[in-house]
Amino acid sequence: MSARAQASSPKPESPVQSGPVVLRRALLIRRFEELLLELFAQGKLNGTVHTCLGQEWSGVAVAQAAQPGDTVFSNHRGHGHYLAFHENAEDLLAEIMGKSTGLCGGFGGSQHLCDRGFYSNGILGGMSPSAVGSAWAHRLKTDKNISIVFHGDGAFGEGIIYESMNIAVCWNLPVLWVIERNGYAQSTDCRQTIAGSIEARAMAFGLRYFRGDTWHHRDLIEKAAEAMGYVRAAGAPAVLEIETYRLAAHSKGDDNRDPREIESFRKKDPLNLLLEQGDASLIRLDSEIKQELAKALLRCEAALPCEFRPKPNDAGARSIVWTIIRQEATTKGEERYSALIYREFVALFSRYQDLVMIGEDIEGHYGGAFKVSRDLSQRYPGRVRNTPISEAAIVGVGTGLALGGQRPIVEIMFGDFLSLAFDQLLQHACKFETMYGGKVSVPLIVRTPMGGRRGYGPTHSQCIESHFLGIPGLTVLALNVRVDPARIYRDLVEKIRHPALVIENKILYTRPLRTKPPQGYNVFLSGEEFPCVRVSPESIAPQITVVCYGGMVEIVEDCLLKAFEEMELLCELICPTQLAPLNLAPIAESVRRTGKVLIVEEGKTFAAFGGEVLAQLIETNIVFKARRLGYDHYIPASFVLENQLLPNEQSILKTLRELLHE
Ligand SMILES: Cc1ncc(C[n+]2csc(CCOP(=O)(O)OP(=O)(O)O)c2C)c(N)n1
Repeated sequence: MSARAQASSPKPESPVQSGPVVLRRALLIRRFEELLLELFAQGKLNGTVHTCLGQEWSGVAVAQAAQPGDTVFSNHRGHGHYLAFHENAEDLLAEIMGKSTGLCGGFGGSQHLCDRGFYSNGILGGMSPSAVGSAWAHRLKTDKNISIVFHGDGAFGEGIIYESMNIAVCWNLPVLWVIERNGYAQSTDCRQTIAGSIEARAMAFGLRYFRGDTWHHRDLIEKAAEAMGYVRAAGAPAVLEIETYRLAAHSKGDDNRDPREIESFRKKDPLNLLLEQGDASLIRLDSEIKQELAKALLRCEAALPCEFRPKPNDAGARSIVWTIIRQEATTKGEERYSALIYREFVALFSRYQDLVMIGEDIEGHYGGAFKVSRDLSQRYPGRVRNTPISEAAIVGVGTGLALGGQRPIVEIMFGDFLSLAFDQLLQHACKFETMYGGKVSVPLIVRTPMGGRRGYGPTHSQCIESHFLGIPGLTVLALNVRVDPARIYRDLVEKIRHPALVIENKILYTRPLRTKPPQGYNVFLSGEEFPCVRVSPESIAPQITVVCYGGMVEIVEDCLLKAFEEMELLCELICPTQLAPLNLAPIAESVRRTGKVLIVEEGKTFAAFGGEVLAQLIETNIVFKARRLGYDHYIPASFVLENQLLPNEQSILKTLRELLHE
């Protein structure tokens, strides 16, 4: 038997001392989760469920000191937290049963709950930065509310928690980390996985530290109130570590712990001890709860199953009507692209008080690695902030800000580093709206420079957008030299509902916006929100469609005149700004006329944008010949090699010649 089991049994506190509200909540959680296990045994539930039997008092104690408006972020073992805060057992049960009446319409299920400022997710550690962002949103709104985030001790192997704690302390934000230390992570004893202690880790960040346990629940309630009181009054983060024990298996039946150890904790469990005392009022309360749950179950069984609701920005749901307009002359003159972005940010920051920007080195005169944010931090104090070097947390904090009602723009210094934030995009920002049954939206703008031709080498030059295309719920935009970035950012800030990734190719920053058409060509912009560019020969029908985007637009456009000079070849250029969800219509319309298409990408060709376009074209009834240009390699630092590797004038013209003669 492990040393954990040898702790002496505490004396049970009487039901009266425990207080009717907290006792009701603890007992509700106990009976609710026992019911879940019964339903599983009867084959009435699918998937899995992580019960918190034995740990009920931690959620109850924290909820007791919460105030309306506090935001709660929970984890895979979150039923108890939810019931402690909201007591809505029927809608929770319906959610776990996959019913349309569930908290999230039955889409999220047991681990993915959302209701009145309560959010849970099954990705361990992943909610920490959202809690930090939400705490900053509370601070910005001056509402005196705080954010609370629950993690198990096993989650303390996840780096995102430390990135988040660091930011919370540096920015002095009201976040309470509640760590339920039950000693196990699934089947693993946490003594195997946690070096040092949680307390020492909290201390290392300068976090205030509080401790309690679920066997002395009255003390725990006081300790939780003290911790929450501190976070609220000081407006500063803290950790509350709660020692506890999970009485049931990790999920339904997977328990490898010593049965004698479990039994010893069962015997000292406060709810078991109280029930054993046989107090009449407690027995009555217990039977009331059981009856409530039985009635709720009947209603849940009768409810309709979850209906899948397509996301509003699914590609299939978008209109494919394409209104072509002649590009208007602008007054932007020779101003650099980076200045155009900056000027629009000034306008937007002045107009929208809830607009905030975070990123690495974006403050002051430094103003970001590519100087886009310039003096914004001086102009709008407190709303433009340098972050630690923590890409995952930067995106996660942005997500929390968006949930908290702000309009966040986050900058990732080089697009290459976005891989570090992949989880925060895929499993959090982009998933929340759907998995929470449409209850929330995450209007988060992630900006990042990508691309080569600057000699920055293998980790600062890539175009890695293909890894992000196709994330449901993520709009991916690639700015280009023909589209004014001001209109893109204005539309995003004013209308965005879903996370958007905006790729700013590095070579763009130094260029002016192109407003004059190439000789013999017309330039059109589609009527879409994020317009597609079309460059068409003035009078003669084009022979080949060339599709490209982002930094390739300028290079490919310059090839049009050369192609005519060298081969008397006329091409039509189609350059989408919105890569995902993709509107195929402008491309399909052109390929239908030319029957030939070349797709040029400054990125990999395998499983990428070009391959997707071709797959979608094949699914139409258009007959065509096709080629792709890109590179399936890492980018060398050598300038000469880099230029050979990336699609260039030579390789574009060569491929066009081959396609022309096919
Ligand atoms: C990022 C991530 N890795 C792994 C898992 C699988 N998993 C779910 S729960 C769990 C153990 C979690 O232990 P702990 O954080 O201590 O919480 P407890 O289950 O003890 O409440 C694991 C490994 C996951 N859900 N998310």
